[in-house]
Amino acid sequence: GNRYNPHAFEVSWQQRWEAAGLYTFQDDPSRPAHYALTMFPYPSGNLHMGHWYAYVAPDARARWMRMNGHNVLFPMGFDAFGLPAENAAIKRGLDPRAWTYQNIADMTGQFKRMGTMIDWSRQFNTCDPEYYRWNQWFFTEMFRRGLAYKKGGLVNWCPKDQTVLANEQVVNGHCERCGTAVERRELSQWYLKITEYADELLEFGDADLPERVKTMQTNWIGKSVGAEVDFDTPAGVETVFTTRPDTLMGATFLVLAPEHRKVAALTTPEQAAEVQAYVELAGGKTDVDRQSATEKTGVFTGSYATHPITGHQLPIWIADYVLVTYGTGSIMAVPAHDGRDFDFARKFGLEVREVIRQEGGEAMPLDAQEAYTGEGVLVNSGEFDGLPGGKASIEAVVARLSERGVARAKTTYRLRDWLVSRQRYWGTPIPIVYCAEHGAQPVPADQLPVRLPDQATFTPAGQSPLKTDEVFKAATCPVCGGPAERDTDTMDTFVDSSWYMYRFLNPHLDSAAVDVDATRRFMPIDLYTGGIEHAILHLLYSRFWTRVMRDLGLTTQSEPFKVVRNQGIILGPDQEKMSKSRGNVIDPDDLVREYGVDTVRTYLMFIAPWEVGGPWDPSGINGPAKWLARVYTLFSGDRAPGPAEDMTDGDVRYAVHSTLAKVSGDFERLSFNTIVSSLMELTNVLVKAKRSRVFGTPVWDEALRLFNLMLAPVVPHLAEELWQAGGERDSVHLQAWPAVDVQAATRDTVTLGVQVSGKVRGQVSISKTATQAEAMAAARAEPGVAKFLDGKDTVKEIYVPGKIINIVVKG
Ligand code: ANZ
Repeated sequence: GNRYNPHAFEVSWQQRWEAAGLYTFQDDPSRPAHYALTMFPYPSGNLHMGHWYAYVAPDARARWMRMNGHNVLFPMGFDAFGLPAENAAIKRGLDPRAWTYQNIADMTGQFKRMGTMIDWSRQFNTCDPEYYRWNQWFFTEMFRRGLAYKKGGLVNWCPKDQTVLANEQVVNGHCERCGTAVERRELSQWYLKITEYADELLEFGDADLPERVKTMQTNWIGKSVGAEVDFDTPAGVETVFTTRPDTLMGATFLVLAPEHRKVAALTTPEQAAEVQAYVELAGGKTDVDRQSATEKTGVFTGSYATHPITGHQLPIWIADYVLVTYGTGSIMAVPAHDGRDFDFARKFGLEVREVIRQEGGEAMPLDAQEAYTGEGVLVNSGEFDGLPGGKASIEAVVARLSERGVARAKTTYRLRDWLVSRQRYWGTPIPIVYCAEHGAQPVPADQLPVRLPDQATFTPAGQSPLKTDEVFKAATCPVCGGPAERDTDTMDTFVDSSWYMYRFLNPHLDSAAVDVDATRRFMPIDLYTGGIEHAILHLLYSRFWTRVMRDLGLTTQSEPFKVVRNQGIILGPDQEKMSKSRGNVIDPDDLVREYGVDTVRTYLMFIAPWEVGGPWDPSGINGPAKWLARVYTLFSGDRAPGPAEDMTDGDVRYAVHSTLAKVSGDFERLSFNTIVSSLMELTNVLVKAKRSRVFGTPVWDEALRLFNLMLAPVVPHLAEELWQAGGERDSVHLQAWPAVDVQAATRDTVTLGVQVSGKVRGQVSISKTATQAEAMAAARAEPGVAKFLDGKDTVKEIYVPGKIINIVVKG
């Protein structure tokens, strides 16, 4: 028939492409390598609108790069370990493995209907033993280098998920996954030493990451340069961390975090009851609550510390605005120059002592209302008086204090080592065995993978299900061959996604984690796309992992990504996040059934600037649907009916080539919505041209051919259908992206404003190369302009080609 019916050809093209291996990556080192990757999904069971939005546009971009002659690798897999599989096992008695692989099969099917150029022969799942084997190998290599270590200490514990969490997985005091308030527990756990790379991770080099991602990572790492200062206390020396050692002479009291180890030892019997009550109260609050509380709370311990310079006795307090996890968990309070300390001092009547004063300024009044945090010179500071305060004098002060042995320069980081142990089943077993004689030993590489047993007993009792598996636990010590016991925890699933991008380069390699040669050619990833929610966790861990790989000799790069871009979010029609509970979910499969894949693809590119996103407009999809129907008709049949249009070859070639230039630029900068709108505009021009004498000429043929090629990345099925219906035998997707005819793409006329004595009075359309005389003649002939020239003497004629015409008259 002559009507657009995508259902008649979309699936059959997908089948023919697959049979022909059209998208199987054909490595061709003679072409420039291009690695495009979109963050792989978790196999939750269903590809939703967010997935489609995330994958469709990057697919169009990858297709465009391929047509531009690049050696494009565009793979996909599944981030398949994690809690939901295990929770399905606990709740519904399903086998986590079967549940996961079934979801992967279903979602792969949905993925294939999207019509992407993903090379499915490279697919792997992180729960495949062939993959997690290498997680284990990396872990043992890190262990040997001291980058993986076990340590006891306070950890974040999610009481609902019954497992520990990394700091990065605690958002505003709550479990990142389930939203439950996180508790603290004392446990011995495995850590990866990301702090070793803290300084390096602050350097992004040439990596083009969105500014906000860089800022979030920088803040997360939280580097602070300062000093440690020692104070004598009845419970021994207490060291505080300060970024302002220059204000030491203004320290009037010390504050310890409620969880600080010395609290008990410093509390006097008179204060014991009050201190204990306060510590209990603080324990129930999150760090965020504690730090954002407007009203400062605290209690005096009853003890005093000795100021290292003046020997003054400073009261020691406990307050929850001091965090146990940062610095040393205690501070010297300088109320005159720190806002938090000031509020605290005012509330509890503690001394405020000014030590920084604006040059030539007045002394701080006794009833000052706030701390002075500006610049100035040191006052009331004895031997340091007159030194410029702030950063400038820090070194001088620290140098003098270190001579006396009471301070040292010190840099701290907010970043903590990455806690990777999880007390869960569905993850990579930690490849460590414990021998009574030789302690913790890494499992030798030739014994990897340590396989996750098929069966497990799920009792979410806060310990790994593997703990009850005696067969799994039994091991031998690689040193003495004696009996040993396996670690029963599994790794945080963020380990899996930290290096999966390397595995795609040679996914079935059996002899090594990664193919070093392919890594050299394809990494860093040219364009990595995904959600902003991964700004810290996943991207930071990947940047860390790449540096570890570099130090293991697997790559020479330090950064895994050349360019990272985040797509926006498609909201429900009600502007709320799409979710089952809100009942505002739009199912892409339903849309595909109704409109076909190409229409859905087009609409998802057209709906909003891709990096911004926006609400789903239920009627909006009709626009793309009608457009594609028009495109289909445009390519078929005879000259269009209706009155003849007056169009020249130049008009048509201008429309086609200027659109080509625009679309190319838009692909380059990921402006997908304007690509679609440009193609829609071009359709309007060509519909007109079909009624003009250009129809049927070589110019018409060229126009359709180029338009067809431009459609290929956006609507791959329709483009292929039109292409082959036009008699072509090779796939449209094997064609080169056409070159712009620059001459044709530039109009030779230009519209200029005409001013009379500096005021715009009209417009003229003249040739870009018009002479002064031609320009003036055209301008004077313009009726709106002529009116203002009438009877007046010309003083001056100004013509700036391409910009302006100005006729200056007298009177
Ligand atoms: C004295 C001082 C005087 C400070 C002054 C600041 C201004 P950043 O920049 O975030 O690293 N501090 C140290 N450890 C803390 C903890 N565990 N909990 C809460 N606050 C803590 O902040 C470093 C500053 O925060 C340190 O410098 C310390 O206060 C406080 F005019 O020491 B300062």
